[in-house]
Amino acid sequence: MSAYCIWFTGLSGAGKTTLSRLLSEELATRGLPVERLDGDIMRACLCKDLGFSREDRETNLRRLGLVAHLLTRNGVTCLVAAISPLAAIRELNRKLNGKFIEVYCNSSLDALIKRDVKGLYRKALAGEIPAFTGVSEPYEAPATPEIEVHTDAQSVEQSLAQILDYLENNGVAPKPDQHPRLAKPSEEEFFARLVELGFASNPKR
Ligand code: ADX
Repeated sequence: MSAYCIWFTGLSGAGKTTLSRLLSEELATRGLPVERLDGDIMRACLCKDLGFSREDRETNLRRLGLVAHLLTRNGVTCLVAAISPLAAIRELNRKLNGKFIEVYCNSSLDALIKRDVKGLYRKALAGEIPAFTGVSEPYEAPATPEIEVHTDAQSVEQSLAQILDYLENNGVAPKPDQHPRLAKPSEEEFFARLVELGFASNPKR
């Protein structure tokens, strides 16, 4: 089974982290070597030096795309969860990775503002966060993503099932009964060790 880069894109709060985490856990228990690169977490270590200018976002996404490729070419499925607002940079990462699946976490801005899990939309609308995607910076929605989940209408379970269905039907993920279920060490423990050794600061979530 060849390794894909599975790239979650969508506005802040649209479910990229939640879905990629659950998917990663599920794929790992099915015996697939899998790693997850999350925008919030990578911005606390590998991309600590970057902000949210157009140039910095491009650098951020190029780094994630490159690391993803280093993993996938060695047989590790890589899930990237980052807003990735620019279609051209997503396409560049598609080109680099070759085996690439774009998962568009589509939620209306209204629903995100209502939910506002991190309280960032309130601040952005009050002008306290400059260049906030969807509020004061553009988000270029994918025209033809391999998978589009409507996270403002579906439950997390429904979205996850839709993604797994696509991956199983396209030879990206084994069906659950094809492999004994395995346990994976916790991401939290791994990240805590990075913080302890000074490789990362605690991510802003
Ligand atoms: S990306 O644009 O470069 O792909 P990325 O996914 O790494 O963004 O980081 C987005 C996260 O950073 C958001 O979920 C939010 O927590 C935080 N954030 C802080 N400032 C901004 C901003 N101006 N626009 C979007 N997200 C921001």
